[in-house]
Amino acid sequence: NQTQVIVCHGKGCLANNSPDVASALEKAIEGAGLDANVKPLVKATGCHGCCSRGPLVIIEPGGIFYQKVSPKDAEDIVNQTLVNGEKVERLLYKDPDTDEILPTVDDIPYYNMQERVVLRDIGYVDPTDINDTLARGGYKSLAKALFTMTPEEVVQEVEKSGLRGRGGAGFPTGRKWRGALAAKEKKGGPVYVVVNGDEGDPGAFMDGNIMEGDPHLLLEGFIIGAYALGAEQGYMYVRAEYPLAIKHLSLAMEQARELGLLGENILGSGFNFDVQINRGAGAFVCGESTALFTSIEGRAGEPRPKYVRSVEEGLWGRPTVLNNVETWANVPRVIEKGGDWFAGVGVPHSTGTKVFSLVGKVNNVGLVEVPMGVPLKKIVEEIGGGVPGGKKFKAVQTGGPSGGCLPYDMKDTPVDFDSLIKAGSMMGSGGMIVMDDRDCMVDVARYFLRFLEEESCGKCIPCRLGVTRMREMLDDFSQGKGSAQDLEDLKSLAKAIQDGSLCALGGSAPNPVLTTMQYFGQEYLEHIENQK
Ligand code: FMN
Repeated sequence: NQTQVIVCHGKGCLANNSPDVASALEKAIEGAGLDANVKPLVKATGCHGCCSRGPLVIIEPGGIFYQKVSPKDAEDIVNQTLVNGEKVERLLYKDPDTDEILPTVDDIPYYNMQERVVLRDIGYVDPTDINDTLARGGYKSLAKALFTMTPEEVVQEVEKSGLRGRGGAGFPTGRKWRGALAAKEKKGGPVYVVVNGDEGDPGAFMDGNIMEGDPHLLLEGFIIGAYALGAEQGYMYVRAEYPLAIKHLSLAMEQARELGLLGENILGSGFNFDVQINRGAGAFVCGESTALFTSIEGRAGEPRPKYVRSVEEGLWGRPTVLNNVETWANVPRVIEKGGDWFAGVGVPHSTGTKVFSLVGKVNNVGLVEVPMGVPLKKIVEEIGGGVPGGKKFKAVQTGGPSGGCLPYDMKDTPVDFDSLIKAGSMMGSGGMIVMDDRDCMVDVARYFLRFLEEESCGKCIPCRLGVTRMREMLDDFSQGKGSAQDLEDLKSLAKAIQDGSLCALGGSAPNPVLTTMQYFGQEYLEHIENQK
């Protein structure tokens, strides 16, 4: 029952000096002369989500929410709140529309409109201390799987949950696992499991925050998956630009090994499994499954044609299951609460929740987790608090660089795998970029094309030359050059790139151009006509 003073150490708060806030709070607590038995604990946690309001301090129990805290606020927090039980009013959250003070996490729409399944413990658990994870029920699902379920029953539970991959393509996880088991049965020998923690989409930071803020959740899901698949060796492919994620994951693995949760004879069950971290060097294409495998194997990370699926021939030519960070992190919840429970959250073909990183022209920038199928406007306008200045959003880009831009008129679109594809965009890994009337949609498309042009590995011609040519055409439009016929040519070039590219980097590269042409075609014409 010790009072905890939680100081968010997610990326946004770290950038705003949250470690200095934590040190100042510790010093003020020391100075307050509190009885050693009731001394509050200052705890550095992963991302609390509401990044634009950081540095955040939350007092538990009770959930008092202090925002934009600076080191000089520490004495007031300690004297007024911890010693006298009163709130420091100037640090409380005010509703931007009504100015009403919303003093606790549960009062704030940004939090109470979310459904936190994967992010449940992030922002509360100390990611560097396995005992804190254990105190919050961590590794219970692993014990349940190892001692009350056969590997086959674990696979069946995941199949029942309807869980689909969170890394982009939305492939059913249970079906992928089943495919690898069938290949293993046919071939004999080892099967490998791999975490995709490459997270290269501009504007996306969901997976990084899971790895930094709750590394044991990912590790637990990974071990359960390895048990289901009979894998003895796993790899976590994490981009090198995420040093904190790598540090916390390494520490989590070390602590789990010490407690017998990882390595030989896990918890005395007879099951052996170990994990190694591989750092990606920041090439976006290395998030693609076959490029990722060749990168782990020590060769240049380039995709190969997928005549043979990775579940049959993946890493080292062996049956391999590659899943995204958030996919693995859902597995402990599926085992804890059951596949039927999971399938009841969200909508029938997109079950469970999805974490989004909500960025751009939106008041509450940060991480958001909602059930699949909620309308786009709920995420952007209600949870995100809408566009600054009370304006309407112009477009929301979902699906990363290969996704699409949905206009305001499509604000009621349910955010699930199939509805987004029907609308011409895609779920992708969960990046969500909000734009307002100052954003030029031709420039937005150019930005993503330039990103993909730089990140193309160059192995296939449609992607290497085609994406460059598309970008050149957009450069021309933005300078008032080009004609309506060029717009038609752009569409047929897009189709050729989609059909002819070796991997989905090229295959989906035209998406931002095609959706902006579909929904904002007039803007393209205005560029050509106005500037001539
Ligand atoms: N999946 C990820 O999980 N993280 C990534 O960073 C990532 N980057 C990708 C980059 C490219 C160019 C492409 C084509 C795909 C990328 N993917 C990424 C998707 C993966 O290839 C793969 O579908 C995914 O890791 C499978 O896991 P899931 O079924 O759990 O989603």
